[in-house]
Amino acid sequence: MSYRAGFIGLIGQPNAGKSTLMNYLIDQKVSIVTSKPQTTRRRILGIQNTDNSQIVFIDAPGLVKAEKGLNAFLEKEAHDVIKESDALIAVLSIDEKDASAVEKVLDLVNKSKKPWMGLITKTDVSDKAHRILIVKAMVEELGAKCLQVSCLKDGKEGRNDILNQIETMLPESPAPLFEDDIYTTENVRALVAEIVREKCFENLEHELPFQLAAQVRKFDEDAKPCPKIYVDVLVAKESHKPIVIGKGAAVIKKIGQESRLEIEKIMDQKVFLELNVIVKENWYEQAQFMKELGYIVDGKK
Ligand SMILES: Nc1nc2c(ncn2[C@@H]2O[C@H](COP(=O)(O)OP(=O)(O)OP(=O)(O)O)[C@@H](O)[C@H]2O)c(=O)[nH]1
Ligand SMILES: [Mg+2]
Repeated sequence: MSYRAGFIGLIGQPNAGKSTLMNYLIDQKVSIVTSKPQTTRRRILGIQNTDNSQIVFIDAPGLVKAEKGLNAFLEKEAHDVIKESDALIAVLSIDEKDASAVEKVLDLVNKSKKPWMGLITKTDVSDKAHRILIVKAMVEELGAKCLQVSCLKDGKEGRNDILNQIETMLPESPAPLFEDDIYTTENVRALVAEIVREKCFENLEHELPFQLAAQVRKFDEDAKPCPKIYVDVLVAKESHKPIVIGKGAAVIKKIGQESRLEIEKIMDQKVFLELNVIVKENWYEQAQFMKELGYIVDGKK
């Protein structure tokens, strides 16, 4: 087989398991995962190399409808990923109650006229197993291949079957698109900010995590005895600040500790991490600032 390489967009409803799937398929944690919908805010690339192919996954935000605010950016980003991918995977969770939500995803990928396949996720959720056949039939009716996976329970074998199927959708390419020894184009700074955001999502409730951002203010790699990282946690309202900090700073301390452990794993060394909660009124309405955070504004980063 000749060498193949290309971009594979992961398209699905919020919380369908797209980020989990990408991490599973590249066997690395690149994209953050939480139990709440709308976790992913901008595209994140994850790269899988074999001898005869390079699959570049694009993890996108889930499909949402919105005219303005942060959700409008998420909507645009998901649609841009469809446009810019060589082929698509419709990520379909059996946890999804609403058949019309599945139809919407299938309709979008089908209309793209690009090669695509269906991938049913969360097959370990046993009381929903009856939906596997229904969703599979919906995909196959459109003439596409449909595989299934539990990213939590299936091991390496399931992974290889899916990767082999994805390879068949890739265009031929004279060479890899990226260096073949990297698994993401994200730099450590960006990964650190995303890890802090993930821990905020996990430790905060209601609308708060959705209106929160994280930004690395200073990254002193050469500090002794270990790198020092300062991250701003940005909240959109004054009233959010005491909630993020918590009584006796308990909440922010927990977020900091959990973040640090994960950052130490990716950097493979001890680090010093300081979090600072900052109020930036309605930051998501400020185009310049959105750009700084890496979110798409008017189609440009
Ligand atoms: N039981 C089970 N849970 C899963 C599986 N895959 C993902 N999840 C869970 O589903 C939730 C959402 O996963 P994500 O990967 O963040 O979903 P996403 O589609 O990226 O979500 P957004 O970025 O918000 O659109 C998390 O709690 C995951 O742990 C799976 O195979 N089985
Ligand atoms: Mg995600």
